[in-house]
Amino acid sequence: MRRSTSMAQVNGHHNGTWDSHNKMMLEPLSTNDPEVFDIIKKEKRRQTYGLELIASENFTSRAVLEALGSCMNNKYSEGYPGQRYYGGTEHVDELERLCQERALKAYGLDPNKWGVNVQPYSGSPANFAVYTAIVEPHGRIMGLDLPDGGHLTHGFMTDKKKISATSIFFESMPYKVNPETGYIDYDRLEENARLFHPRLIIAGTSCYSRNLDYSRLRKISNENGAYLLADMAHISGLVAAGVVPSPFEHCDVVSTTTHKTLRGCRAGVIFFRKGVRSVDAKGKETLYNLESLINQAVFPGLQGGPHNHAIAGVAVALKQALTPEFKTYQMQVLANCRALAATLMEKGYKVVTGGSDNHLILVDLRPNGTDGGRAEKVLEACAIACNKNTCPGDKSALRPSGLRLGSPALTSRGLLEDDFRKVGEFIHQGIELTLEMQRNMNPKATLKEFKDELAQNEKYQLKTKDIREEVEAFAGKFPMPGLPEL
Ligand code: DSN
Repeated sequence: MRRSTSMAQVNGHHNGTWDSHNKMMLEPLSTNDPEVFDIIKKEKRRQTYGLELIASENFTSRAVLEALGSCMNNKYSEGYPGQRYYGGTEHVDELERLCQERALKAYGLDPNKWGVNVQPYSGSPANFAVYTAIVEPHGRIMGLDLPDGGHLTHGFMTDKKKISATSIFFESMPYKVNPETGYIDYDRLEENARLFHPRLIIAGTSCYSRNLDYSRLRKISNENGAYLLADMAHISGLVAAGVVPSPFEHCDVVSTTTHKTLRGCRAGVIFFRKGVRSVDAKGKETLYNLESLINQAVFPGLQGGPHNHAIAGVAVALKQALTPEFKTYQMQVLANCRALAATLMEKGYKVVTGGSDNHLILVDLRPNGTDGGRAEKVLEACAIACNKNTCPGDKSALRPSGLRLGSPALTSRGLLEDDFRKVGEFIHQGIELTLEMQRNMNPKATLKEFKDELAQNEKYQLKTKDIREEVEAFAGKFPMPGLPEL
């Protein structure tokens, strides 16, 4: 049989490594890189035997992960379908068009009135692209403040420092929730918008358990000639299923990540309006010009080649989002979240706003005499993953008072309301242990001292071990979506 001869062989430089190179390229991960394989296996075990309550996380399906791990990863394709800077793009063109079609269909959008860009790498670059597309440098934006449940990319800054690039390159004035009720203070937003004259108002949250009043936000935007952007990242699966109000009716632009309630792989999407923006008193129409602005802002403005493997995963997730099973899932996400809220409230916990319209709750631990940081650490030791979060009225973001708990991930594993009541019991046990530790420690102990005590005190080690074993036995009964091994 004829063997090809490489330059390396001709020159005698390969020292026998060419054959092993070729072998390496075909080896499975388990033998090719046992170190990384083992880390992934440990993470798989953590996900399988733990209770995942981080509100922004989910367990995506096997089909999505297969698309994500496919040869689409290998292809460069700067540009848009039909207009690329590279050859060999016929299949990525087909894929991107399919993903666009499915994205519009998933939200019931008319392609004559809405367009979509599926290339953003994730939610943060998607938002930044929207700002650079429609707000001039140092133009004004208003988003919900991060400590009140907004997102970093909605203009976050502190008294001392501009934290997010959004607040460095644009002028940001946040709006807030009412510290007593936990609900967004739309009246104050309206008043401040009249003074600030924003170019863009952002309707989006990362820790807010209530539906947004999009029509009120539209009215405030109109009054100021501002664009209205909905960042629906947290709720995009709920919106696709039609179980929470849709932002599309009222907004000019809608951005989202694709891996939270939508349950795809990690990526971002931007929807933008097309056609008539407004009609003046004389009947003169002004048209939207968002399509070219947003497409150019994503590429070449901010990004290079699209992640075609991610676009493949998103396309698969969007197909799933169009099924009746997905709607059932999202209804269960809501029901499970309500069951968790009710269980914790029955035990006397303060749930901000007194409940939830969506997939998450925020538990205010101030009345219990502890805070989110301490409770999060004890729960983590008990194999329960959630995150500390500021509560309305918190004076410092450095000691957040609350715990954010979400139902999407565990619902993907098939848990129902009774299971979530059990999850509520486990959380209660963890918080009780947090309080016991605090009672036995100096009341002024720092979080670091608290964590050291948790890690070193044998009594607490034993107590967390008991809870963790119960949690693992419970969680391990539920199937884990995704690839069988990894
Ligand atoms: N990091 C996400 C969250 O946890 O809400 C938002 O991007």
